[in-house]
Amino acid sequence: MNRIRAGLGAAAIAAITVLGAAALPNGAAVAGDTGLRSVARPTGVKIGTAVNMDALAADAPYQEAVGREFNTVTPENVMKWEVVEPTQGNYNWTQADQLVDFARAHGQAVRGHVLVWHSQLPSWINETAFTPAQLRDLLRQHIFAEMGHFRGRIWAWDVVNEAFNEDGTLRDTIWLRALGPGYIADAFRWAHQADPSAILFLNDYNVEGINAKSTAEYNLVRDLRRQGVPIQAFGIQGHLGIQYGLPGDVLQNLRRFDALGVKTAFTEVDVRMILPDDNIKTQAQAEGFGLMLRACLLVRHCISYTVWGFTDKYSWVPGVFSGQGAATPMDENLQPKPAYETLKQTFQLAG
Ligand code: 9MR
Repeated sequence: MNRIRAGLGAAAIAAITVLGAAALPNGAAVAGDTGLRSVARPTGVKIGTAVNMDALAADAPYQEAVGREFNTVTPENVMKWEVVEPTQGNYNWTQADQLVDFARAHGQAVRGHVLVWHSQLPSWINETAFTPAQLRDLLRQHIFAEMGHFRGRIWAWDVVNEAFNEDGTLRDTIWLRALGPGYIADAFRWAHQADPSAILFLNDYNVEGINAKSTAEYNLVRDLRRQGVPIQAFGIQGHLGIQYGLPGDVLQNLRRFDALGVKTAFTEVDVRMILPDDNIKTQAQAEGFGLMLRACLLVRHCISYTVWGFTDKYSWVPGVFSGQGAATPMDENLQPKPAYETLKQTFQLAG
């Protein structure tokens, strides 16, 4: 069944219009679409990947696969504050601009990542150099500078990332300490002013199923929207590990956001395992990828599904979780694994 989705922002429709008949916003299959993007198109759910810009520049098969398989891209690192403003007032948009240009050339929407986070901050942002009032000003300026630079060219932004602890309390970060809990609402208000056409996300990990953290975020999104704060979407990162089992209530979790009229997306999906891999682990992994995509396709307002890298060649997992890896849908030689086939078949069933 073809479903027209409510998820297209004005910027996306404008971008599609620029591309003309090659990419109709009505969910029709498009000549020239290939790989996962061709099976995703009729469902209205975009398929995306995080992009490693060093690999995109140096690795031709990687670059070819990014263009062939995906219709949305997320910069894995190059829109983070430490990259775009390494010293105060000196901006470096080089690699981020390269990704935005690549996306435009390949008919892809860009998910901007990330504006407000406690991690990957430049070292000049700290609580000894600035007062709380100054930090508030700097955060506001950062949002306006970055969103302003890309205004109209970013489909969706991760505005606030990883703001909660596992128990549902707010994470103790430089932003909470300096600005108080209202920093989240402020960030969304500033972001909406800076680029009114972007879909604005609250984004987090360990919120796939229903738990204290996802419930706290659900409550916050609901309350902010009641107060008129411009927050349109909730991003579920989707970093799973098969050794923990797969969450059984992903669909129920998505449904409660859907019932609020809030858009959702899977924003950083990977499913890691304790190495070495084998057939049964690889099968469990495929189920993990599939269950999140299926849940996305079963609700009305889930707008995209992004993997956090599509090949094990560049995945962040082994560097952070010692002894774990093989977390993406393609191996180190960019050969598809069962997870890739599951994604393809799941889109085909829904399309
Ligand atoms: O994949 C990213 C890796 O290259 C960086 O070293 C790391 C630094 O924190 O960030 C990784 O991406 C993270 C993302 O920005 C936010 N959610 C968790 C991701 C994996 O750590």
